[in-house]
Amino acid sequence: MTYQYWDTHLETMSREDLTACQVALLRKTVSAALRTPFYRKPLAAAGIRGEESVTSLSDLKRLPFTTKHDLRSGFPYGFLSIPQERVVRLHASSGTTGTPTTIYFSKDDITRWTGFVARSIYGTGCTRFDVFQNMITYGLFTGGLGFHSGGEEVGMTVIPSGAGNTTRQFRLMQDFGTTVVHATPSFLLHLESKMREEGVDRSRLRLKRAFAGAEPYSEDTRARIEELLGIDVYNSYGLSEMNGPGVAFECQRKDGLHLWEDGFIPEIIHPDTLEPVPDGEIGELVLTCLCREATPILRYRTRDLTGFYAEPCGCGRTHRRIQRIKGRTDDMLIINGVNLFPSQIEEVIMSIKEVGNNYLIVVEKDGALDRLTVKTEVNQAIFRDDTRPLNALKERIRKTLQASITINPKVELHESGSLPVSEGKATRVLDSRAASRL
Ligand code: DLL
Repeated sequence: MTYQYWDTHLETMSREDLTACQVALLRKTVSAALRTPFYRKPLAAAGIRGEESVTSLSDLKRLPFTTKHDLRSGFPYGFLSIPQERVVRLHASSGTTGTPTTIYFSKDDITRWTGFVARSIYGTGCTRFDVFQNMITYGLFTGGLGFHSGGEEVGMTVIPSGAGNTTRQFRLMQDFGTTVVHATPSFLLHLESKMREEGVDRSRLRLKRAFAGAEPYSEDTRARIEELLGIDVYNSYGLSEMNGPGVAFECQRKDGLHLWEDGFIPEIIHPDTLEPVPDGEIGELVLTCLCREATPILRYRTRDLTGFYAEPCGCGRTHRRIQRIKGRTDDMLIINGVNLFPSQIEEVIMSIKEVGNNYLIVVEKDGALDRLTVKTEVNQAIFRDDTRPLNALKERIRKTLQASITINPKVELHESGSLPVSEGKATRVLDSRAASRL
């Protein structure tokens, strides 16, 4: 197989050249950080006075970590390093869980970000002959405009359809011969259910590929979407603090996500000791943004759990790969003392073919104990007068889950389309225990 590179030089650089590039960019980033109200003091305390204080990557350890809390405390301008008249755009988190975090971009920052998204898209085999329907939220969320600009940069015909409204999405796909879509994995699953419901003829669509990200999903979910829609699905990782999408992306081998090391310095650390974990082991991803002058961010603790691949990729790119995100440090549920990530449940249920495309995890207090309920949709055909097949399936799901997560869950089966669907990131867990403790 031949692999196409957007920029052969940058994507296949030797480790030595990549390191030299990172050091040069880190020096610039540190200079920019020294111009922000937030970093001035901690950098001075670490003896960092200017870019001359950084001479190798080992200097990274001298830089402070940055947390979401820091970003919030710096709202609105604590992390801004250029005059407002040079800022051409801002993006912000929704702020539903507190003060929003805001990231500012200069014109050059937008150009660099667009370059990383274009590189990612092109690496999956897309070209200007593709028609790209961007089925994700536009606005302050970075997924819409980020992919929009990247798609245009590749030269694809971009349809800015935004999220939601499946009927209109099908219409657009049919009218314009969409070949590539971008959405959250949960929306792709929902789209497929709706397609069957509305009797959309799959063979009349030209769809070949999808980019799916912005929320965690398992390998089984990917396989399911690929099989149901008959397309290739590529995992796309990013976060607003590091521009948005275009941080790490799968190539055509679909075996780990290349993290673009000429734009970001990745570290994977143990969340308690803060020490690096060996390749292959899971830890918290920490990222330093090397490609943004307006809002430099150093050693950002993403809370995302992943590990590095030890081996280089067969596609020839030299940028290190990370594993599919396993969850977030703040996602972990403790149920009657047992630690559990929602992704462990998804992995099990999505591998059971009778299970439909949507599910919900509910955790409640039951007296002194915690109770876990897994609600899954199942295909319509099973809801008949005879309840035996339904009960047998319920029992099979329960047993399979229990064997894997060591917790005995209650399982509820629901008709297809009856569990709530969100247009943006899916809400997979409802945990009412915190409220009941108040
Ligand atoms: O979700 C940016 C994005 C847009 C990425 C479109 C990919 C596609 P935030 O809203 O700041 O930004 O959320 C970032 O979402 O820290 C992860 O916890 C999660 N996340 C993003 N991509 C993936 C992925 C955008 N592929 C947070 N797998 C991150 C798992 C993901 N989790």
